[in-house]
Amino acid sequence: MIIALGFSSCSSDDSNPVDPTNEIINDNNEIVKDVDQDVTLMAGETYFINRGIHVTEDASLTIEEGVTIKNGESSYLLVEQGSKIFIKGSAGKEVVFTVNTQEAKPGAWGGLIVNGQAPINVDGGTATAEVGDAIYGGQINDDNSGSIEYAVFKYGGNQINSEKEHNGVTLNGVGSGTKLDHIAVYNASDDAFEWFGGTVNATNLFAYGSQDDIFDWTYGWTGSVENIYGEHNSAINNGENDRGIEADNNGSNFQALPLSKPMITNLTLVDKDNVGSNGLKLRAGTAFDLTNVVIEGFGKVADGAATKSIIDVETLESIGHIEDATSSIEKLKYMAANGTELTYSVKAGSGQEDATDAQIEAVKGFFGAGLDASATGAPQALVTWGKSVAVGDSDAK
Ligand SMILES: [Ca+2]
Ligand SMILES: [Ca+2]
Ligand SMILES: [Ca+2]
Ligand SMILES: [Ca+2]
Repeated sequence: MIIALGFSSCSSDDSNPVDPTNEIINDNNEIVKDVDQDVTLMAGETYFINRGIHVTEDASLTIEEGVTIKNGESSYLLVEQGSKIFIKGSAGKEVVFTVNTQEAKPGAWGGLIVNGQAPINVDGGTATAEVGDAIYGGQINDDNSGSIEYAVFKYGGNQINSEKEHNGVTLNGVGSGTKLDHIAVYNASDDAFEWFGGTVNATNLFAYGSQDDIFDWTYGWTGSVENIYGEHNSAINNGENDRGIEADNNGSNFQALPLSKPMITNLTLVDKDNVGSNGLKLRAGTAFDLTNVVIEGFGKVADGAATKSIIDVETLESIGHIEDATSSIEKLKYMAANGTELTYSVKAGSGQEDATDAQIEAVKGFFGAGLDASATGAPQALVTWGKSVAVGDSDAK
């Protein structure tokens, strides 16, 4: 009898490893309400989310290595301003977010959204997230939303309505005090990674399969990323695979400050089957510093000819940042898929004057001068890691 009681107590602890006084995680390891006090998900366990969960009230959600989180159709995880997430995966013991019982396909659940207090360039300095009606943006450059290390996000990015869509990972005004390293996104609907302003830096980002853009930024993102690899997956092509990078400063104010100007080093963008449109779409006033870039494919090839430009610069402001050397590119290599050749287009946006011949020549000359056959792009170690944790996964569920 005493032994039986001992077992009972132990097994109860195992199935509900958080403080039994809080009601955030039920006995089935389902997170059933917002995380409004510090919670830890225990190493190696599987948890479930079936609704939108916010980390709120300045609480922290810590996820230990080897945790799997299975997400129902209505599920997403949003870290509000002032709260923190600590994803503590490690090599071989990644933290994996995937679907629960529904079909494993792009957009089968929401995604991760982090809302920080770093600057964004919209009027008033704050905005409301597309998802969850939570505010982001502020004046804290080194704002700290926690750390995300060795995390994998599969099948996220569902569409909420015609205007609102999740991405695999959405970084809203996230500050430079936040650490991002070894994050993989697999078969997301919409974008794999999207930055809405902020100052956050990252290392080792991997994306495979996204139905819109692979990487997307707007609203004045100024962080740096070292080692970044993205590949379109034609197996999920819905005819809408878009850009390798789609970069804006601000779509309704091309001159807004702070200026979108991320520094990206060791970048590879791959589109082996030419299902994507532009490799680089640089528009709405964005600036950029790109170093060691390899672009393979893109251009939506039809009948052997590219119907889209591999590099497309739009708006007089984005062209101007190239002309006055606010933007830079070093070591760019283009590898044609299906016999296409590197093509550029330069144009002004809606309502603007046409780019002049001199501007067109300046932009072509800028990228031409950056061409360097010794470019290597993302390191092989990142590609190997990403493909091992996030591609060809027989264990999708
Ligand atoms: Ca998006
Ligand atoms: Ca996009
Ligand atoms: Ca797009
Ligand atoms: Ca965009």
